[in-house]
Amino acid sequence: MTDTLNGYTRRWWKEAVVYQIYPRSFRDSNGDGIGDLRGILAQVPYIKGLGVDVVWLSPHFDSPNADNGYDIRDYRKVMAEFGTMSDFDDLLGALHAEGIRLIIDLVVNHSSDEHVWFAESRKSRDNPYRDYYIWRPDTGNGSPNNFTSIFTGSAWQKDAATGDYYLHLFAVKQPDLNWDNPAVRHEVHDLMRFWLDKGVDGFRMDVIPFISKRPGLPDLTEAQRAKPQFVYSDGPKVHDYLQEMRREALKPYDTMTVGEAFGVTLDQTPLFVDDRRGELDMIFQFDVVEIDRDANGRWTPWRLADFKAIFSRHDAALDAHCWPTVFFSNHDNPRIVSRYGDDRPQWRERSAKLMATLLLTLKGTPFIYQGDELGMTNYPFTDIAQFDDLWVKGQWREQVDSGQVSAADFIQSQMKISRDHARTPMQWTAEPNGGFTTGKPWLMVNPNTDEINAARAVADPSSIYHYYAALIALRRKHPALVYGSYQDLLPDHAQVFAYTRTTDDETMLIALNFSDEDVTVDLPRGTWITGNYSDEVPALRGWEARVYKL
Ligand code: TEU
Ligand code: CA
Repeated sequence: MTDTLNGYTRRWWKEAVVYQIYPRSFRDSNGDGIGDLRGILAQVPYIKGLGVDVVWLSPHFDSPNADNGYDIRDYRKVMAEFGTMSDFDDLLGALHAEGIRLIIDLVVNHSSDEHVWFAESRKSRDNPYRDYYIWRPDTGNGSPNNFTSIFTGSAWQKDAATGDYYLHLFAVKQPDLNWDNPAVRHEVHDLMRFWLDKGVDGFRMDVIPFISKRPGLPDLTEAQRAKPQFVYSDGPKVHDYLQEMRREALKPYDTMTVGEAFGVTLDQTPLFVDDRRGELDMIFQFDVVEIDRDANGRWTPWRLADFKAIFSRHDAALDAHCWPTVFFSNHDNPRIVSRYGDDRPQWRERSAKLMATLLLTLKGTPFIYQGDELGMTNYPFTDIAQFDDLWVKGQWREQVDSGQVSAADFIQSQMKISRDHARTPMQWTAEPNGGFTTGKPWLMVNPNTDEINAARAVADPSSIYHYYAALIALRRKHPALVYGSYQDLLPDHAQVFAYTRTTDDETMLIALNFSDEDVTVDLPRGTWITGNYSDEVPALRGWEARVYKL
């Protein structure tokens, strides 16, 4: 094994495929309707069968669940509904025994308002924990500035005990921690070491660029108000704090880190991930998942040429010191097949396999979100009462209760964008509740579980699940699919995405038809390696994906 390949330093996390688990919705082991750690433990063989190298576990910490665990009450305790610390240790052990690494979610831009730090902080202005959070006095003019919460409304909440306001860039129950206070940073380094000493292999870091606030908290301009994340992510100390975190907490361990870089532009990306800077290994960039959003965050149709341009643009902006991620979904996004593919019965399977081909052959570490390997689809929501997400509820109050948007238009828009599509329970079997629970599931199971479920997929060698497994194995066999240079061969084509991945030793060509029609394109062919049709004809058929070795 050489140290470098095609100019890149080889690292395990560049060669890895990651599988994200949202524990609440993965598998319930005790019939309370909520997924849990023992449920995951029982499915380690399923995860292993896919061939992934790393599991990313969404928050498993003690939390009152205002935002399903992204509001942490105790960073050293396991959420009671999910199990105990000994269940966690068992899961970590079982994954490691299979050669699968585990990364956990570090949610430290904010804590829960029920965290003991905040319980203390809010008590009085001279409490020792006061400066763990961001407080401003009430000057009689309302909120201290015009910051808006990402989840709608003001980012300030007046607190009864002292009459001061605290900052919350997300929900009221998610007060922002004050990273300018060195004591807060030490607490975070400490809790990171706590989990690293247990043996976890790294962290996905929630909205990590938001940790440094602009001095004096100046108002947002009118233009900034539409997308405040670009201001919130651009504080002056973020890079100092990440470098300090690397030195103080991560350095002695062999970890992988991936920051959720909401609001980070492509120009700023190298500042977070250039391997000479000692900050993060990778970030999640939001360009792809914002392809179907307009300036106000509402759904809008997307064009393949714009989608493809993102990957060329990123490739040009990131040199060999930077390493990208590839993801098309997660717990905050709709389902891959409904969003980028075609979830009608005749195309669902083909287009899900096409998206798998793309995910696993682009440059960057791929992240698979639970259920996408089954081709799970968006949920057919019809009523506001069916949603769980606090963000949907906030938007409803802001848009529908105020009379700006009709209920029907609101539901139609959420059908495209709601985060709850990703959060409906995993579909394990055709049994009631998809075999997710023997009780009442915390969120409804998609009625298509009769057809789309893991039992069926595992038993069928031609399933989407086995296609993912085959592509993961292929990626392992062909280093060009990991480290190879990227070139888009048909940047302007409206239906076909075709690109090569090239090292000194090999060139792989990937051709994907993003339409339900036959399309003929002029491409070099070479040896057919795999695809989502079993034979080869001259035209690319509807949603056909092919991989060639040239
Ligand atoms: O998400 C950050 C975040 O801002 C997203 O909700 C984003 O607005 C959305 O993906 C845009 O498409 C992280 C977590 O992933 C999310 O689940 C949490 O709710 C949020 O932080 C607060 O912790
Ligand atoms: Ca349970």
